[in-house]
Amino acid sequence: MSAPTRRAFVGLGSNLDDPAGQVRRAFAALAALPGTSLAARSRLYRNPPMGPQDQPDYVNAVAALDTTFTAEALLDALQGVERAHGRVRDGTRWGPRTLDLDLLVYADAVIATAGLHVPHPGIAERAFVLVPLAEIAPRLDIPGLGAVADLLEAVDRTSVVPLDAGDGTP
Ligand code: A4P
Ligand code: MG
Repeated sequence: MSAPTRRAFVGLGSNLDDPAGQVRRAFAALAALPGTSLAARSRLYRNPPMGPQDQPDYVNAVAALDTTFTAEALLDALQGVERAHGRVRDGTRWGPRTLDLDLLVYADAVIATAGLHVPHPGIAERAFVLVPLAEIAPRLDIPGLGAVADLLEAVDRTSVVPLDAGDGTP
């Protein structure tokens, strides 16, 4: 029997070594994961850093994936893509990075284990997540949080600025 396919949403972020290129290549890497297809991709958005301010602006985006991975296996796969993009964890919380992939939502799952929290705990406060997520899934109902469009109303989105037209052209 084949594994069921689930819809997952992944947040992409980068602020080092050509951030827009990092995010575009990450979309391709997600589309190439086994048992996984890229159902939708948002535009890329530039925005100032959350956390320490002595780091470059970020480029953020969101991908919708249809995947046969479990949530845990998908997190492993995302961390593999981060490593392939030269991500080095130096222990600095919210420090600069070549590529950060957060598992935002996995179907209707609610998971709270030592290594995995789903839905991702930062979603409701982060305009750089909600703006691209609302672009591709405005009616998504996030377990425990509610509709994306309603969450977006509650944050200041003025600093989250689109970089491209979302048609895949550079
Ligand atoms: N982990 C648990 N749940 C998840 C999940 N749903 N998705 C664990 C991904 N990882 C999850 O993450 C630390 C651990 O979280 C992982 O080992 C995994 O087991 P990390 O990526 O190693 O560390 P981090 O990213 O530095 O920490 P954290 O707290 O996850 O930071 P965030 O939330 O990723 O924020 N400003 C702007 N403008 N845009 C950004 O994208 N990103 C950050 C990092 C800071 N400021 C930013 C942005
Ligand atoms: Mg992270």
